[in-house]
Amino acid sequence: EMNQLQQSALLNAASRFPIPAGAKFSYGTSGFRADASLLESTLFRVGILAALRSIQTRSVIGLMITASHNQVSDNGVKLADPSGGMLTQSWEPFADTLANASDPHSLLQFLELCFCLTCSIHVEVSVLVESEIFFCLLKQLLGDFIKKENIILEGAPAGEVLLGRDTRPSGETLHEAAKQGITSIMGTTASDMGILTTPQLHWMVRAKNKGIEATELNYYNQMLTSFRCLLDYIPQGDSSKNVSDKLIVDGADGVGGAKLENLKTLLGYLTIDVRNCGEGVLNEGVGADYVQKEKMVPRNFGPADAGMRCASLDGDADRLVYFYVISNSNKIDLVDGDKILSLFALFLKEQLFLLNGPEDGKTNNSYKASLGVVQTAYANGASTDYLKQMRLEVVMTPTGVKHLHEKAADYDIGIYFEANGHGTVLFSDAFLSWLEIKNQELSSTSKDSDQHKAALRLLAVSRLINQAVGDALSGLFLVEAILKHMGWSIHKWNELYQDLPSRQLKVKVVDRTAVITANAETKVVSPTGIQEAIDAETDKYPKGRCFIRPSGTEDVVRVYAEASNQESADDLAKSVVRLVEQYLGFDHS
Ligand code: G16
Repeated sequence: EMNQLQQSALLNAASRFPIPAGAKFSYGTSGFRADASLLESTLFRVGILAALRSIQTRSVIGLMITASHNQVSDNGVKLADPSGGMLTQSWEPFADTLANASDPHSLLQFLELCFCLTCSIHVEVSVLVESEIFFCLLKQLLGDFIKKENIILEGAPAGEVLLGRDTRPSGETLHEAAKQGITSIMGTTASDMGILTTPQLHWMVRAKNKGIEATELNYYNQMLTSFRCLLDYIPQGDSSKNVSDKLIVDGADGVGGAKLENLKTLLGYLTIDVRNCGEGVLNEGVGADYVQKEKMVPRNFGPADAGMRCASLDGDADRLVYFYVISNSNKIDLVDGDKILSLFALFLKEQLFLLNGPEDGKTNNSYKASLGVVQTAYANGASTDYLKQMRLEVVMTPTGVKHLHEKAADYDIGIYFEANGHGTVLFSDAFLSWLEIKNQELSSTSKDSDQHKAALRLLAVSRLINQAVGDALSGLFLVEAILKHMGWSIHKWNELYQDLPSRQLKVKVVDRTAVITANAETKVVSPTGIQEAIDAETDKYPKGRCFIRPSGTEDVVRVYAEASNQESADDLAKSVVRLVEQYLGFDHS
C-alpha cells in the first residue's frame, strides 16, 4: 500500500509538470518530438512509462532525450526496450494517451490500455495523478487489477531506467523531468549515463540486460577490437595500399563529433579530421540530414577538400552518409544509406560464400545462413535494382527504424538501411552460435584458410556493428574496414551503380495526420483522389516514381520524386507539392 507521504509526493511531482494548453503529442517515427519548451510534461510521463515497462519486463529500459536531426530548439524522447531496440510498438498508443492525458477520462483510458498490455506487473505501482479524485479512481483500479491478477507484491525487483541525452541545451531540464517521472513509480531507479549518442544508450541497455558491463569505455573497446580484427584479416596484396587513410568527418555540431574526436587517436589506422564538433549551431547547414537532402557541402568544407573521402553524422549520431566535394563547386556527390547497404551486402555475401567452402559435393555441413536486406520507399530505385541483381532478397517497410529492424531480424544476417543513413546489420543468435563453433573447428583444422578468415571476419562484424540500433560510429568503422579490404576509393564505391536523380521536398499543411498511406507508404488512401492525381503526374516522366507521407518527426508532409533526369525529378516533386497544398491546405502560419 502506498502511504500518505508517497501519495502526496507523487501528486506534488505531477502538479509541477502540467500539460501546456492546446498541445497535442504523438509518439511518431521515433518517439515524441516538439519544441523543447513544450516537452517537460511529456518527459515526466514518458519517465513513468519507462518505469512501468521496466517493472513489467523485469529488465533495464533506456530513455534517450534527443531530437536527432531536428533543429536545435526542438527536443524529444525515445525509449529503448530490453533488447536495446525501439520500444515495442504495442505500447505506442499507450504512450500517446499518457502524454496527452489531461482529464480523468483520458487518464482512465490510459490505465485501461495499461492493464491490457501489462498483465504481468508484479509490484505495486503508483501512476500519474493530477488531482485527489484521480488518485482515488486510480487506486481503486489498481487494487482491482492486482487482486484479479493475483499479483504478488512482495519481493518483486524494482525497475531501472538508463537515461541519456544529446548536447541540446534543453536536455538538462528535460532530464530532470524524466527523472522525476521514473522515480515516482515506487522503487524505480533512474541511472544517469550522461551525454551520449543515441546508439550508445541503446547499446548500453542491451549490454546491461545481457550481463555485460554497460560503460562507454566497454562500448569503445568492443568496437575498436573488432575493427582492428577486420583490418588484420585484409587479404594480402597491393590494392588495400591504394586506399587513402585520410577521412574527413562532419560531426553535425552534435554529440557524435566529440565522441569521435576522443576515439580517433586509438585507431591505429585512419587519420580522421573531425569538423563541426559543437562550436556551431547543431544541424544547421551541417549533418547527415542536410548533406543527404540538400546535396550541398556542409559548413567548414570547401574546395580544398575536393575528391576526399568525407562522412557526415547527424545530431545524435544514429545516421551516417558519405560524400565527396565536387571540384570547383559547393555541391557534393552523395554516397547514401543505400550505397552503405550495398557495400555491406557485397562484403557479407562474399564472406558467406567463402565460409561455405569449396563445393566438392561430398561434404555439406554448412549452415545455410539466410541473408536479407530491408529498405523503404525512399531507397533509390537504382539501389533496389542493383541489390536484386545481386540475387539478394529485398523487403520494403514503412519509414522508421522500428519497422526495418523488425524485418531484418527475420534473417540470419539482416541488413537494413534507410537512404538517409540510418541502419545496421543484425545477426541471429542461432547463426552466431554455429559460427563460434565453426570458428573453433577451423582454427584447429585449417587455420588461416580463406574459410577460417571468413568466419573470423563475420564474427568481428557482428561485434563491431551495433546490434541494438543503427549507429553512425560503428557504421563508419565498418565502411572504413570494408573499403580497405576491397581496396576501393570512395569513387570506386560510388560507381557500384548510378543513382536515379531524385528530389525531396516538405510541405507545411494544416493537418498532416489527414494523410493516410498504405503499401509501405507508396500509396495514399486518404484524402481520396490525391493518389490518382499523383499517379497522373508521375506518368508524365520517364522512370518517374513519387510518393508522399506525413513526417513522424516534423510537422510537415514529405514529398519524394525520382525520374530519369534531375530536372524531371525536380518538376515532378514541385507539381506534387502543389497537389498536396490543393488537397490538404497550405499552412500559412
Ligand atoms: C528518425 C527515424 C528514422 C526516420 C527519420 C525521418 O530519424 O529514426 O527512421 O527515417 O526520423 O522520419 P520522418 O520522415 O517520419 O520525419 P532521426 O535520425 O531523426 O532519429
